[in-house]
Amino acid sequence: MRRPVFAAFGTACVLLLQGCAGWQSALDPKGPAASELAWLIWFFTGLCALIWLLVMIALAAPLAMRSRTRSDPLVLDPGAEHRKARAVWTALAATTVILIGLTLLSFFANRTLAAIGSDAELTIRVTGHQWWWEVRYEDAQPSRILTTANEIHIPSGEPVRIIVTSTDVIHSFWVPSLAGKLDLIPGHENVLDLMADKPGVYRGQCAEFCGQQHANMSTLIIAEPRPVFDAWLNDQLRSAAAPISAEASAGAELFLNRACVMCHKIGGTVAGGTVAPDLTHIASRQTLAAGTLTMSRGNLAAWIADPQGIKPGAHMPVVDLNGDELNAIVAYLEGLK
Ligand code: HEC
Ligand SMILES: [Cu+2]
Repeated sequence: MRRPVFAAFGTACVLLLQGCAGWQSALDPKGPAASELAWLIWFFTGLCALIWLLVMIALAAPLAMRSRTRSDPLVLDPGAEHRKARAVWTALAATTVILIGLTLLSFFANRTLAAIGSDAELTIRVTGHQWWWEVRYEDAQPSRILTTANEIHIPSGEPVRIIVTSTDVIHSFWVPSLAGKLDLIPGHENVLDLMADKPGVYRGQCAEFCGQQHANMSTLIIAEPRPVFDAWLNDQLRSAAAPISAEASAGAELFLNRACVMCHKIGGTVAGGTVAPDLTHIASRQTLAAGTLTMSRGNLAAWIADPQGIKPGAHMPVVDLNGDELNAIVAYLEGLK
């Protein structure tokens, strides 16, 4: 009778814990900052569960042990009173010690987190916009400063310093597998240090409600070995690829003569807008519109044809284009690897 119940409970637990693994989980850490936090989470949870259990036992025990043949309740037993007082003081002392202990643990964990990026070679500036991420790779040489969007490549096994801010409302940058969350505040800079132990793709999500499309404001952190990262960075620093077909050339022409040019930048062309994602290498990204769609020709066309249908409220208007014009623009953007 009991067995199936236990089996079902066990299966449910395993399935639930399975949900804790993956590319976006604070309980499946993939870097030192996240590991430090995961350790804290488990320690706090374990200790608090233990205390809860002890309290429950302390509550249940007197009920189970109460004597049924009580004599006069008004007569005090000094020995018993003394034992009770001692129990209360012990509990009080234990509470104080545990609270101070947990406070110290959090304090030292914070120090560890702060030290991760102190010798970081790479500084990335992440600026929140409703509802996408502007990503800028800093460099002492101005020609090597790279601006891109929504997808953040980092070298694995190296600390990276991320400076976050916002241009509109408060957002929060959270890549649970790599680090804790940090707010992006307009007019203020916060610093988050992180490191990915191994190459991999980790998903991040805005963690502070920032308006209608808050849920569609995600990012991918792509950690790759240093040589691969360097090659990526050098590729991204190049101007946009020239169109290779007549259709793509027509698309480039259209892009530069329509509203697109007001908002978007395409390096090496006159399109220099800065209020929307940089499209110089748009086709090299895995997703569109901050993780709303996967990158493909069809999705590019769908997005440009009807951004408001796909991400209602997004700050990209529907630009009036006929079918041929849409195809041409997509052919052009598709070549921007
Ligand atoms: C008024 C400014 C504006 C205009 C005009 C505009 N866009 Fe956008 N576009 C945006 C914004 C803002 C986003 C980001 C939307 C989001 O993810 O919430 C965006 C996103 C995109 C993306 C996805 C970028 C990425 O990193 O995933 C593409 C592709 C794009 N626009 C193409 C175009 C094309 C092509 C045109 C012209 C037909 C155009 N846009 C016109 C503001 C604009
Ligand atoms: Cu948000």
